[in-house]
Amino acid sequence: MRIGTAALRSTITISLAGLAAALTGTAAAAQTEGGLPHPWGVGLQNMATELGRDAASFHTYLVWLIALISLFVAGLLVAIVIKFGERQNPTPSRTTHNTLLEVAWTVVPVLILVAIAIPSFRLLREQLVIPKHDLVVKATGFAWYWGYEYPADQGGGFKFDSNMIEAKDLKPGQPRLLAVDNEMVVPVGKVVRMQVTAADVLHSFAVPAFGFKLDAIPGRLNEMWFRADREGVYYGQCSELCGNGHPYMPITVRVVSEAAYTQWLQEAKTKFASTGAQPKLATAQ
Ligand SMILES: [Cu+2]
Repeated sequence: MRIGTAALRSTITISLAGLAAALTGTAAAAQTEGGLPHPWGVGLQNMATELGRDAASFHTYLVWLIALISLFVAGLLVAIVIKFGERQNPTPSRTTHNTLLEVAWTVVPVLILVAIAIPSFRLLREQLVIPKHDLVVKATGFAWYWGYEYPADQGGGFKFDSNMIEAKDLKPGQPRLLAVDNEMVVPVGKVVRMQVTAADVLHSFAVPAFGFKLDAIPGRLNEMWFRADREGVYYGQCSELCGNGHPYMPITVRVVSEAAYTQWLQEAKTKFASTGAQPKLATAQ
């Protein structure tokens, strides 16, 4: 089902763009495999990071656990209605205590909570204990766009703003409400230490295919990390209701090879220096 849809989507993308000859198989796959929602999609996006896959499997585990508990409780209710209704059971028992039952209905929920807590804390630790990073990117939420900063000691030394592309200006292949003018670019297979803050109101930096979501809070620097394990374009959105521009501040992360990243860094240094775009970080205070 998933493979079928992916194949269909890549066929549509290629024929629409008319780029079948230009695109290699892998490039086409990377584009369509990439993180963005698709019509009639069910479930989470194809994860492009280990953290994302771990979060997704924890999600699946919880869904099964919840389903079993719900079925059990529903089953009990049905059994009680049938077995202990007035007609079947005209003289109700006056039993008020059953030690074994009381111990069981205390201990079993505790065990269930422990079974949730252990993988939950393991995942949280995995997300928040940042391994040795290869680069740092700082994202700042503004009303209503994102700003990115690549520190000088990481080969960067520039900042830029990333605004949504209006529907009328979209090029083929650019998704509506998700594509931006200046993309955040990171190398594939590298640990990216992501710092997230906000300049004005609460925002949230979220890229579903990375299993990444982190609150952007004015005056506070939150950190998390990701390591994208395949190239492609991954889309996200601000995930905190931040005002009337909330749906119009998307996130585009382009994951490229290390060589392409080095080249982008060089170009970006010139591009974002020449625009003279002053960072608006100062307005945070
Ligand atoms: Cu926002």
